[in-house]
Amino acid sequence: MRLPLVLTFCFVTLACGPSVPSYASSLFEGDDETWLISGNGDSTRPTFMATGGNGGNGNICATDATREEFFYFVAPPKYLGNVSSTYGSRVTFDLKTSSQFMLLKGRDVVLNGGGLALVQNFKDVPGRDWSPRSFGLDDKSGWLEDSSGEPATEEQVRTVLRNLTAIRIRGEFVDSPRNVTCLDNVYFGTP
Ligand SMILES: [Ca+2]
Ligand SMILES: [Ca+2]
Repeated sequence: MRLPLVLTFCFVTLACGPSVPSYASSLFEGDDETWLISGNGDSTRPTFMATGGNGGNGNICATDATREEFFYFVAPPKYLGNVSSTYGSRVTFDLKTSSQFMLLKGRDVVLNGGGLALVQNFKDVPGRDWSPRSFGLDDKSGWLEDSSGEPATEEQVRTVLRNLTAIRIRGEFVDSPRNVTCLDNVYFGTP
Protein backbone atom coordinates (compact mmCIF):
# COMPACT_ATOMS: atom_id res chain seq x y z
CA MET A 1 0.00 0.00 0.00
CA ARG A 2 2.76 2.45 -0.84
CA LEU A 3 0.88 4.50 -3.40
CA PRO A 4 -1.68 5.98 -0.99
CA LEU A 5 1.17 7.08 1.29
CA VAL A 6 2.84 8.93 -1.56
CA LEU A 7 -0.40 10.57 -2.56
CA THR A 8 -1.03 11.67 1.01
CA PHE A 9 2.46 13.15 1.23
CA CYS A 10 1.94 15.11 -1.99
CA PHE A 11 -1.40 16.39 -0.84
CA VAL A 12 -0.11 17.58 2.50
CA THR A 13 3.03 19.28 1.21
CA LEU A 14 1.79 20.40 -2.21
CA ALA A 15 5.25 19.31 -3.34
CA CYS A 16 4.37 17.12 -6.27
CA GLY A 17 5.08 19.74 -8.93
CA PRO A 18 8.87 20.11 -8.83
CA SER A 19 10.37 16.64 -8.98
CA VAL A 20 13.56 17.65 -7.18
CA PRO A 21 14.21 19.72 -4.07
CA SER A 22 16.01 23.03 -4.46
CA TYR A 23 16.77 26.16 -2.50
CA ALA A 24 14.42 28.24 -4.64
CA SER A 25 12.60 27.74 -7.91
CA SER A 26 10.31 29.51 -10.37
CA LEU A 27 7.93 27.63 -12.64
CA PHE A 28 5.80 30.69 -13.51
CA GLU A 29 2.52 28.78 -13.44
CA GLY A 30 0.47 31.70 -12.12
CA ASP A 31 2.43 34.94 -12.49
CA ASP A 32 5.91 36.40 -13.00
CA GLU A 33 6.89 35.52 -9.41
CA THR A 34 8.31 39.08 -9.05
CA TRP A 35 11.21 38.52 -11.43
CA LEU A 36 12.44 41.80 -12.95
CA ILE A 37 14.22 42.91 -16.10
CA SER A 38 17.39 45.01 -16.05
CA GLY A 39 19.24 46.72 -18.88
CA ASN A 40 16.11 47.38 -20.91
CA GLY A 41 15.33 51.03 -20.38
CA ASP A 42 11.94 51.66 -18.81
CA SER A 43 10.90 48.05 -19.42
CA THR A 44 11.62 46.61 -15.99
CA ARG A 45 8.97 43.92 -15.74
CA PRO A 46 8.79 40.70 -17.75
CA THR A 47 5.60 39.70 -19.49
CA PHE A 48 3.87 36.73 -17.90
CA MET A 49 2.78 34.23 -20.53
CA ALA A 50 0.13 31.71 -19.47
CA THR A 51 0.96 29.39 -22.36
CA GLY A 52 4.04 28.28 -24.22
CA GLY A 53 6.22 27.27 -21.27
CA ASN A 54 8.40 24.19 -21.17
CA GLY A 55 6.37 21.45 -19.50
CA GLY A 56 4.02 23.55 -17.41
CA ASN A 57 2.52 26.30 -19.52
CA GLY A 58 3.44 29.49 -17.69
CA ASN A 59 6.67 31.33 -18.47
CA ILE A 60 8.00 34.88 -18.59
CA CYS A 61 9.26 36.79 -21.64
CA ALA A 62 10.84 40.15 -22.40
CA THR A 63 11.36 42.11 -25.60
CA ASP A 64 14.55 44.02 -26.31
CA ALA A 65 13.79 47.72 -25.94
CA THR A 66 17.23 49.36 -26.01
CA ARG A 67 20.10 48.86 -28.42
CA GLU A 68 22.84 50.09 -26.10
CA GLU A 69 22.84 47.23 -23.61
CA PHE A 70 21.86 43.64 -22.96
CA PHE A 71 18.77 42.95 -20.89
CA TYR A 72 18.75 40.41 -18.09
CA PHE A 73 16.17 38.47 -16.13
CA VAL A 74 16.71 39.34 -12.45
CA ALA A 75 15.80 36.83 -9.75
CA PRO A 76 13.58 37.88 -6.81
CA PRO A 77 14.75 38.07 -3.19
CA LYS A 78 13.76 34.50 -2.28
CA TYR A 79 16.87 33.31 -4.13
CA LEU A 80 19.25 35.60 -2.26
CA GLY A 81 21.05 35.88 1.05
CA ASN A 82 23.18 33.23 2.71
CA VAL A 83 22.83 30.27 0.38
CA SER A 84 26.06 28.57 1.44
CA SER A 85 24.27 25.23 1.56
CA THR A 86 23.90 25.29 -2.21
CA TYR A 87 27.64 24.94 -2.83
CA GLY A 88 28.13 21.81 -4.92
CA SER A 89 24.54 21.80 -6.20
CA ARG A 90 23.31 23.29 -9.49
CA VAL A 91 21.45 26.18 -11.02
CA THR A 92 19.26 25.15 -13.95
CA PHE A 93 16.77 26.93 -16.19
CA ASP A 94 15.27 26.91 -19.68
CA LEU A 95 15.58 29.74 -22.20
CA LYS A 96 14.28 30.29 -25.70
CA THR A 97 14.96 33.29 -27.92
CA SER A 98 13.29 34.58 -31.03
CA SER A 99 16.23 35.24 -33.30
CA GLN A 100 19.51 33.54 -34.16
CA PHE A 101 20.82 36.33 -36.39
CA MET A 102 24.03 38.24 -35.54
CA LEU A 103 24.66 36.40 -32.30
CA LEU A 104 26.50 38.28 -29.57
CA LYS A 105 28.68 36.74 -26.86
CA GLY A 106 28.62 38.14 -23.36
CA ARG A 107 28.05 37.47 -19.70
CA ASP A 108 25.20 34.95 -19.72
CA VAL A 109 24.67 34.26 -16.02
CA VAL A 110 25.94 36.62 -13.32
CA LEU A 111 26.01 35.91 -9.58
CA ASN A 112 26.92 38.82 -7.30
CA GLY A 113 27.91 38.65 -3.67
CA GLY A 114 30.63 39.55 -1.21
CA GLY A 115 32.04 42.17 -3.58
CA LEU A 116 32.55 39.59 -6.33
CA ALA A 117 30.81 38.75 -9.58
CA LEU A 118 30.85 35.24 -10.97
CA VAL A 119 30.10 34.91 -14.65
CA GLN A 120 29.07 32.00 -16.80
CA ASN A 121 29.30 32.14 -20.60
CA PHE A 122 27.11 29.74 -22.56
CA LYS A 123 28.88 27.43 -24.98
CA ASP A 124 25.87 27.69 -27.27
CA VAL A 125 23.34 30.48 -27.52
CA PRO A 126 19.78 29.40 -26.61
CA GLY A 127 17.68 28.20 -29.50
CA ARG A 128 14.26 29.19 -30.72
CA ASP A 129 12.92 26.15 -28.90
CA TRP A 130 13.36 25.72 -25.16
CA SER A 131 17.03 25.20 -24.39
CA PRO A 132 17.97 23.83 -20.96
CA ARG A 133 20.95 25.25 -19.10
CA SER A 134 22.63 23.70 -16.06
CA PHE A 135 25.70 24.85 -14.13
CA GLY A 136 27.34 23.46 -11.02
CA LEU A 137 27.70 25.88 -8.12
CA ASP A 138 31.36 25.07 -7.51
CA ASP A 139 34.86 25.80 -8.81
CA LYS A 140 34.74 23.10 -11.51
CA SER A 141 31.85 24.31 -13.64
CA GLY A 142 33.29 27.20 -15.64
CA TRP A 143 32.48 30.23 -13.47
CA LEU A 144 34.80 33.17 -14.09
CA GLU A 145 35.59 35.84 -11.51
CA ASP A 146 34.56 38.85 -13.52
CA SER A 147 37.15 41.45 -12.55
CA SER A 148 40.08 39.17 -13.36
CA GLY A 149 38.48 36.99 -16.01
CA GLU A 150 40.14 34.03 -14.28
CA PRO A 151 38.37 30.80 -13.26
CA ALA A 152 36.66 31.32 -9.91
CA THR A 153 38.25 29.51 -6.98
CA GLU A 154 36.29 27.47 -4.45
CA GLU A 155 36.71 30.27 -1.91
CA GLN A 156 35.38 32.84 -4.36
CA VAL A 157 32.32 30.75 -5.16
CA ARG A 158 31.71 30.16 -1.45
CA THR A 159 32.12 33.90 -0.77
CA VAL A 160 29.45 34.78 -3.32
CA LEU A 161 27.04 32.11 -2.05
CA ARG A 162 27.52 33.27 1.55
CA ASN A 163 25.87 36.61 0.74
CA LEU A 164 24.24 36.30 -2.66
CA THR A 165 22.89 39.71 -3.66
CA ALA A 166 21.87 39.17 -7.29
CA ILE A 167 21.24 36.46 -9.87
CA ARG A 168 20.93 37.68 -13.44
CA ILE A 169 20.32 35.61 -16.57
CA ARG A 170 20.97 37.26 -19.93
CA GLY A 171 17.96 37.52 -22.21
CA GLU A 172 19.46 39.11 -25.30
CA PHE A 173 21.79 37.40 -27.73
CA VAL A 174 21.43 39.20 -31.04
CA ASP A 175 22.20 42.64 -32.42
CA SER A 176 18.72 43.30 -33.71
CA PRO A 177 15.77 45.16 -32.23
CA ARG A 178 12.65 43.65 -30.75
CA ASN A 179 14.05 40.18 -30.16
CA VAL A 180 12.12 38.26 -27.53
CA THR A 181 13.52 35.83 -24.97
CA CYS A 182 11.56 33.68 -22.52
CA LEU A 183 12.53 31.97 -19.26
CA ASP A 184 11.02 28.98 -17.47
CA ASN A 185 11.82 26.30 -14.88
CA VAL A 186 14.46 28.02 -12.77
CA TYR A 187 15.90 25.85 -10.00
CA PHE A 188 18.67 27.18 -7.77
CA GLY A 189 20.39 24.70 -5.49
CA THR A 190 19.03 21.62 -7.17
CA PRO A 191 21.01 18.34 -6.97
CA1 LIG B 1 6.36 26.97 -16.46
CA1 LIG C 1 19.11 45.67 -25.72
